Amino acid sequence: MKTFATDKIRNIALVAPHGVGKTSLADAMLHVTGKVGRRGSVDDKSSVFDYSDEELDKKQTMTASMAWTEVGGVKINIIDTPGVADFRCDMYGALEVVEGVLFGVKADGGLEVSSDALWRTLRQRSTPMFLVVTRMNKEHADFQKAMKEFADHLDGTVVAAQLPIGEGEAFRGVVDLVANKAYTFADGKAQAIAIPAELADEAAIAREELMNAAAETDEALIEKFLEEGTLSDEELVRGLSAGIASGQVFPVYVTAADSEIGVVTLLEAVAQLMPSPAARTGLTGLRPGTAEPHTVAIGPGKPTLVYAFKYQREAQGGDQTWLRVWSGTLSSGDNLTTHAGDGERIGQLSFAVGKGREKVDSVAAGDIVLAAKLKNSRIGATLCAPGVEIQLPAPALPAPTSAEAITSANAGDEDKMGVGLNKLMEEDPSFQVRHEGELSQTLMVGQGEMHLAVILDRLRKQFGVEVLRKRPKVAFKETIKGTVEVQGRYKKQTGGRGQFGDVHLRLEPLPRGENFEFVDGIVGGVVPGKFIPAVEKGVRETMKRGVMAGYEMVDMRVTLFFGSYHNVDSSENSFKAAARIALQKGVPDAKPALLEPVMQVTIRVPESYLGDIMGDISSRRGQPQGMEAEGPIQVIKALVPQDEMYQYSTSLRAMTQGTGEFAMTFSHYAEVPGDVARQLIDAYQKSRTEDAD
Ligand SMILES: Nc1nc2c(ncn2[C@@H]2O[C@H](COP(=O)(O)OP(=O)(O)OP(=O)(O)O)[C@@H](O)[C@H]2O)c(=O)[nH]1
Ligand SMILES: [Mg+2]
Repeated sequence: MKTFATDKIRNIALVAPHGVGKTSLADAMLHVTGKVGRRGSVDDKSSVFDYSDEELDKKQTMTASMAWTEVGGVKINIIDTPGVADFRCDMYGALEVVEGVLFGVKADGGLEVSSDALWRTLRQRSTPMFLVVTRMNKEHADFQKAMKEFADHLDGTVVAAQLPIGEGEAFRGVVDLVANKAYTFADGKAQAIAIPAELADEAAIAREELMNAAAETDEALIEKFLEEGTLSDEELVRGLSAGIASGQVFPVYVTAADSEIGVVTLLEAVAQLMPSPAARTGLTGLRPGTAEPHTVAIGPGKPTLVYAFKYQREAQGGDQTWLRVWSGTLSSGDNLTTHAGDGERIGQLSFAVGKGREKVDSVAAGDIVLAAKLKNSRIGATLCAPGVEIQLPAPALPAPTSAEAITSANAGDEDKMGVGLNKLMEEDPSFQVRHEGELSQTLMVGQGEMHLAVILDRLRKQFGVEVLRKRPKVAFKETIKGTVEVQGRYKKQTGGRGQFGDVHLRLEPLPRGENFEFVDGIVGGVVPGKFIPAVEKGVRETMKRGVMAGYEMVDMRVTLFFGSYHNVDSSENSFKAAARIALQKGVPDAKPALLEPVMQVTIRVPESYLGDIMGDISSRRGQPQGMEAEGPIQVIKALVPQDEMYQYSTSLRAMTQGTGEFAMTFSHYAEVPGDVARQLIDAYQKSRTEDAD
């Protein structure tokens, strides 16, 4: 297999909301460059990139897939990423390893709520990006409208690098403003034509804007542009490349994937203007096993350094770890060390073309390659030749938005369920499973209900484990709002030695978040010092178990201010028991209350759904904190009890026809309203009497 030098490689990821046409564009890229003989299509299930049963079934990309092609001697590695928010895990992995992103926006729809969220994510990372206006041949395609939206709503210098010739059905070519040439396309190949007369003025103005954006990257270029009103072709390319590389200038391209218009010219622009891996000279991570930041120089001449950004279990050919080579060369048979100190022998390397594998022996820095059967390298692993000591950060994944309590449908399958979920987690770390002993439930959290459902479907198909889902129990807490003084007396006389402990406790509320304080207020040794830790222990244990509703008690000060003991019968255990009795007697009289976790929720929806969303928030006992318009999108912030956020992603999708997005993080504990608290307490007390029966 032919290999490419570092400066002859470009790594790009296609990023956009669902249905913008990323996969279709990627398929067209392979066909117009002759990598495949027939253009794959998502619609007739022949796509090179979407090939798994679940993707074909749902008509959406669910895991990243990759292929490469060649344009003018440059190898372009294309990573197609999922657009549906539930499945974006692989997008975050891809962003760690590419030099550039093609950011898709539909010509027939413009910016969407998730475009906005994605744009923000990418801007924070300063990722170089092209904006690609897709589906230019669709009815209602409107390039100028899209450009206006970009100008109004996207930060950064967004500037046309191409203009469409015709729109909708009439879309037939592009004017390339960098080359100052026009092209039509036959069989995907570009054919130069004269710039159509009706576009000449528009093209001249747009080219000047492009020059202006290019000039702004460099003092000398600005001066020249201001003085002479123009730049040479070489200066335009140099300035534009610099603006793109610094993540400040975003050129706009137009395409139609199915009619293969603008596709090859887009790839040529990638080869010409996107930064090459050779531009990367350093990487920052941590010294392995420490929190100490550490930077290393990277490049083709340095010792081998590679990073794992995706892991895929595969029936044929063994599991594949997707590796980005940052330094040196990587060859099959190399012996490297992971950041965790494990040895790793590099198995068979191959380039991916969708599910196809092209074996390769060795690749240069800058390339992306699949390695078979790595034992210790999962997503986020850094692998080095001896002497390099760095751990690169794992892909930054968003906080989970959905949770379900899970149990295996067949008793006895618990172990199989755990093993299967762990294996699936290696491929998709954007979901997690944890056992919550306190609430006796196994909780599965992820990026939406659809995400969790797909994981459980994989578990069933790949591991034969059937799982039941339930509404998760929320970690309520108990507390008190009033102060009481109470006596707890424990006395038992059973045959020989008895048990005796007697404590007087003052229970007082503490401010939220202060948890627990124990005060020893004993004077004159009425409770001997050696028993006092036992009293505190008894209090702590009882608080842990809860008194009113079976949830942990918090935010209470307990003062031991009086008591008595017996020379023979008193023991640590009897004082522990006395403390428990005191709490059980005292708490019900101390204005007990329940606390619940409250989430800070941020919801983004098109303006027209605002009313519905606000109504729904209040029906979930939520408190709106504010609203802000970001162009046509409303950003709503609210505090909502965690218990009320169950399956919110499904509700939001239904309320907004799939256009809304939300994120949430834990905010604080707040008091549960009386009626809700009453129900929880009654249910607990009832279950206790039933248990006692
Ligand atoms: N007419 C026309 N249709 C297109 C074009 N690009 C994509 N489509 C259609 O749009 C639909 C979605 O295309 P995909 O390529 O699957 O979109 P995607 O961005 O990969 O979607 P996700 O993977 O779910 O994020 C398909 O029915 C495509 O045929 C285009 O340029 N022209
Ligand atoms: Mg897709």
